[in-house]
Amino acid sequence: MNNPFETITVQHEPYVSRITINRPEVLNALNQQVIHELKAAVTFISKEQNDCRLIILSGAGEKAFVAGADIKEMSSLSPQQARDFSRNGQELTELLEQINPLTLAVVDGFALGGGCELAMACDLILASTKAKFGQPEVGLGLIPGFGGTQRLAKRVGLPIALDMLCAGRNLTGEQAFQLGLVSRICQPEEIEEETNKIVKRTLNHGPSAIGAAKRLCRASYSMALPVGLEAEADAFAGCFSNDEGKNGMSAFLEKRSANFAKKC
Ligand code: CO8
Repeated sequence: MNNPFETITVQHEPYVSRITINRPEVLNALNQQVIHELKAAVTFISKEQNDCRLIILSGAGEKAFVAGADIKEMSSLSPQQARDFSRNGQELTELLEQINPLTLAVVDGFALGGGCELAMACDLILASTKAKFGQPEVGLGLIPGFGGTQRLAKRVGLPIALDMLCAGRNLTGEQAFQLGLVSRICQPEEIEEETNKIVKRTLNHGPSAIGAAKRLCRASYSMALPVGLEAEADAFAGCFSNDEGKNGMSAFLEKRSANFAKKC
């Protein structure tokens, strides 16, 4: 697929798709077009790019992953349009959570408002020490509309979440790592190398297994334990009915690499 988008850049490599939000002049602020294009790109990858194992999401320029929703565009929305914007953004976050490929947000600058929410919808967040996370919406007389009121407390606990959501507390990359908001932390100059390590590891793992594991783990937030355990047992059984599980276990027993990456 050539890049058919205006606000994002999509590059497909074998097994990996890289999506860059490309509005550096406004610190990659999310307007309706960005959300629409992100949804289209992620849908395309999950349905058509069957070999994709990892989607890497980042922001263009030196300063920001995403500095939030586009305040200029938002300022003229009607209540109904605001609701639609919120629902569209939420659909994107749910899509990112449900698709098989692992999703990685690479945050090397501001991840504020909708940017923090978008990163939280990804399975992994790799942040540099230059990153800054926050939910500053109340300063605009707004609240998060992209899942922040629902996901943040589950990650960092109620006291820190309320501090961020209601009292404007920002977190450095290091603090975000200590508090469990992000998965990995590195120096800015190491971010490419760290990203490549995640790519390499992901390609050594069973893609269907990754998809099932991420969905079940996320579903644990909303399922009662007995229901979740039942779903886990079903999915575990499913691993024994596909080639992936057989390939992985045989490879271990035969002391060779399972080579999941070549098995598309
Ligand atoms: N929207 C629109 N434009 C922005 C945004 C934004 N969120 N953030 C930055 N910009 C623009 C600035 O206006 C500026 O443009 P110009 O050069 O034309 O003046 C340019 O980007 C560079 O920004 P600054 O000059 O302000 O850069 P600084 O380094 O001085 O400051 C900050 C960086 C601290 C990040 C600052 O730009 C800032 O505070 N930005 C706004 C952060 C914010 O409040 N974000 C939350 C927005 S609300 C939100 O996200 C709600 C989400 C819920 C709905 C989502 C549904 C999908």
